[in-house]
Amino acid sequence: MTVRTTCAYCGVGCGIRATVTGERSVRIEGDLDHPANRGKLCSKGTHLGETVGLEGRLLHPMIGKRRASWDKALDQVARRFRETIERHGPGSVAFYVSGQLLTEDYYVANKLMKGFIGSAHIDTNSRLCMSSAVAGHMRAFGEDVVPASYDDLDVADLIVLIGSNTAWCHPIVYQRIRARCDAGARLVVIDPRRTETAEQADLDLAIRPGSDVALMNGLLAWCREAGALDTDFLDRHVMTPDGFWEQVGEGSDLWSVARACDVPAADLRRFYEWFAATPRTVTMFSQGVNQSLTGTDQVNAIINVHLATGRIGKPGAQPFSITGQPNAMGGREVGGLASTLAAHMDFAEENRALVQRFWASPTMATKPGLKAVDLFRELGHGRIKALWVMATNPAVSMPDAGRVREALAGCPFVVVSDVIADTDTSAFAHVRLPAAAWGEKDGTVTNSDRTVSRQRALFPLPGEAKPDWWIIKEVARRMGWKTAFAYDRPAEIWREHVRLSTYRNDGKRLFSLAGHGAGGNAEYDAMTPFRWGGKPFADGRFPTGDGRAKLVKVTQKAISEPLKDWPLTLNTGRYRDQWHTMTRTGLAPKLARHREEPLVEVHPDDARRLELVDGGLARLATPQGESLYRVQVTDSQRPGELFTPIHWTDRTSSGGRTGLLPRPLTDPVSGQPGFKSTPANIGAVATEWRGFLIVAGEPVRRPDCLWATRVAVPAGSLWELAGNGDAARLEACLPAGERIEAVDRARGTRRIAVLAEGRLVAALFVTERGELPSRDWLIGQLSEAQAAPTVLAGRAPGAAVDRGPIICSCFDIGMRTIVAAIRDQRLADVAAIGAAIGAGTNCGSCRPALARLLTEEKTHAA
Ligand SMILES: Nc1nc2c(c(=O)[nH]1)N[C@H]1C(S)=C(S)[C@@H](COP(=O)(O)OP(=O)(O)OC[C@H]3O[C@@H](n4cnc5c(=O)[nH]c(N)nc54)[C@H](O)[C@@H]3O)O[C@H]1N2
Ligand SMILES: Nc1nc2c(c(=O)[nH]1)N[C@H]1C(S)=C(S)[C@@H](COP(=O)(O)OP(=O)(O)OC[C@H]3O[C@@H](n4cnc5c(=O)[nH]c(N)nc54)[C@H](O)[C@@H]3O)O[C@H]1N2
Ligand code: SF4
Ligand SMILES: [Mo]
Repeated sequence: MTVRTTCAYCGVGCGIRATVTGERSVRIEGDLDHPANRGKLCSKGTHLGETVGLEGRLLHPMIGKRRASWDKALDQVARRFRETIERHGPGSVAFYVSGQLLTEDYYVANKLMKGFIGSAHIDTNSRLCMSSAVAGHMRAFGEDVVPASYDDLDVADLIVLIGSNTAWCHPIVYQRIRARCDAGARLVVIDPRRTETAEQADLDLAIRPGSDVALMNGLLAWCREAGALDTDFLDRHVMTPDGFWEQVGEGSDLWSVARACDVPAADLRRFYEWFAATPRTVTMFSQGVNQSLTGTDQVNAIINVHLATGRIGKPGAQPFSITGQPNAMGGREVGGLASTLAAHMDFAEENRALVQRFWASPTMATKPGLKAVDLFRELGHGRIKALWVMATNPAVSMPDAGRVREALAGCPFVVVSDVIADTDTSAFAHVRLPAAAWGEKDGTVTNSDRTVSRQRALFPLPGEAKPDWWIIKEVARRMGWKTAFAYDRPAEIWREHVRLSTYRNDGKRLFSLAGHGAGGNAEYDAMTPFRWGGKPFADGRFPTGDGRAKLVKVTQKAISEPLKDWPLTLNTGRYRDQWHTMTRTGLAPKLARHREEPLVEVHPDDARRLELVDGGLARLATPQGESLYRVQVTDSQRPGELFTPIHWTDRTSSGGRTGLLPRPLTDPVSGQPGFKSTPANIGAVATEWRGFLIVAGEPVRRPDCLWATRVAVPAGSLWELAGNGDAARLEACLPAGERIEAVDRARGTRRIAVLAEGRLVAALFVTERGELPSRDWLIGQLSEAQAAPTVLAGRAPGAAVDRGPIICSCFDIGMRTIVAAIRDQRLADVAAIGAAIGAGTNCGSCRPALARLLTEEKTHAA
């Protein structure tokens, strides 16, 4: 049976056709009829099937370390929350939720906290993600509305990506952009790093981090000079505050801006000329803009340009905030942020009255609640005494995560709802509740362009797992609110959500799901993707009191000089094939090979000066904490700047703990943390030996050494290792079995293989001065019934082929294979590589990397 559902991961919101092929197995294909992807899927979506097994799942409620019945666990959660509220008031409890909840889950959580507990201390990880975009939209439009849709990309003549590594983070949108570029549109990428997104751009501006306002104000001044403003639109539809143009003019000449942004004036001029001359321009932005201490101003600087040039609400002419999580937008629609109430309404008196009447609520929250960073600070101060975390891993993903851990440890009552048993956050839980995962849960999500799609269950609920909406309503009922939470299925919640969106909505709120909730359960089950809101702002009307959008005065804040002890700037973000804290993608061997370890990327000048070597280890420190990384020297970084990924956790690595490093400082308007720039320093770490461990399943004990990072491989796991002192203690990780061993004293090398009935079950290779073989062949041996006689050599009898790092994860093709094919078969473009060896022909996520290899080969040949 084939089920139409939506991808578990990013905000592109791709439609999937899933065919269940066994008890916990599924074939995944892109849904040709889904408007977001028209049949395409990226590497993460393509390999979803590898993540639906039950390894690591939380399958029963747990109180402490003991399994408990649902009744007992729910009673305990309800009782502890009720008692805390009775003793310390509604402001003493909080929920911390997530853009990975479905809209129905989110609606119930928000209703319980704001309408029944009567506090607004419910915030979401979306605070860390796009709250600056929300705040920017409210300031400019009066409501948090994203006017754009993906269709705009198909007709744009210029696409500007600012602070977005789209090729890795929104790959299917990126493919749509490439297709438009192939038809003649131009692409400009604005990012301090030269990402794979930037490599394929017509123009790439590697600006100084945090100089985005200067860049955009300069652009606005240029457009004005060039006569590119839409004065008619400005007169009729936009409110321009006093002194706005004087302020834009200040320091906005080309040379000053080029200096402020640290980019060549000629490049800047080219960008400005292209922009001024191209009415159909889409400016798409994400975390490089949002995750900044001036994020909201940066968002408004972008919107200002679009408003002033009249490039909004028109085909191919839009500012476009692209969202990260699968249901970031659904969360905004239900009002799941502490700063919003419900259904795109804020806490104004008339909204509170309206929502209270609708919910028949006994005690409404009267004012915004604590935003994520403040919430965890108050938790640390003991003012929040009971916390419920759902579908997010704040012990890893919050800034200054070390303090967040201390706060969690000190909280009298922590509840965690998750699909995974052991996460860095659930280690602090008093009660753990097993949630239904992707493939089991049922409900709706809204993607970046306002398209609402269904996620549908493929498998029965495993163990005692339950959907999040069910867990929340059961607690609500046990807290005493039986009728208000009498839901039996997501469809009932959806219909209530639809009714609230239309309740006394005379058109003042654009957010309305009118016409989408009239049917019964069968209609809900059969729902096909739809976009709410039509074409917002197409008529030049905005949801403000006077119907006009607002230009917002924003000025570039001084960018602080490097500090003496912290001379470098740390930027953080994502890898192509991993999702956040890896609880799901970490299960998929095919997704593990693109990047196997957490790297710190360093410019060659810095590496030379600081004596860091490519492939060596380094300790990265900030005033908040420190962590280890493998060094990658690359000129895609600007000098003085470092980049690390956010994905590794205590479960998967002894290093790469990026969450410990950023400051808990936030944008004053939105409360979003400035994750992209933290003062830091770095120093090389020497180790006496390095090695790796390959095991079937998991090691008997976790390797105990300075550097140990894990990835999933077919039939087992691979740990990269490095450390000091006697490496013999690593043998404690090995399973029982027949051991064969080789020692080379001169190189300080020891190789151990463990066999069980002739099959390889573990290999531990350690060396002080020697080489280590490529891991690929040994990993393959885990799946062979009989180990080859050459296992201790780490390669097949006869010639060994080292494929190099895996570039194409769909077909498992390594870098060396691709380079050899380019050379031997004289392949000239990405399509030719595909025709010759298949790489890049399925999901296409590796096409930017293939393009880079082609360029490198050309340079090499020349
Ligand atoms: N593979 C993968 N895809 C994902 C996710 C994932 O975990 N893995 N997560 C999803 C989520 S929740 C999100 S929010 C999105 C995030 O998607 P993106 O925002 O595209 O991803 P990031 O890597 O966080 O950051 C984007 C870029 O901002 C740049 N940047 C840093 N500072 C500045 C600056 O001052 N100015 C400018 N202009 N740029 C700057 C960084 O160098 C980085 O390349 O991805 C979604 N998609
Ligand atoms: N330094 C730095 N930090 C960052 C960022 C950055 O760029 N730099 N980016 C920030 C951003 S944009 C984001 S979005 C966050 C993401 O950070 P998190 O939200 O902490 O990351 P995830 O790993 O996605 O956590 C989701 C958790 O929910 C569980 N889960 C999955 N599905 C379900 C479900 O259906 N129900 C329940 N109850 N649980 C489920 C997963 O197992 C996992 O434990 O990180 C933020 N932190
Ligand atoms: S782009 Fe990839 S991760 Fe994002 S929704 Fe589509 S298939 Fe899923
Ligand atoms: Mo995000």
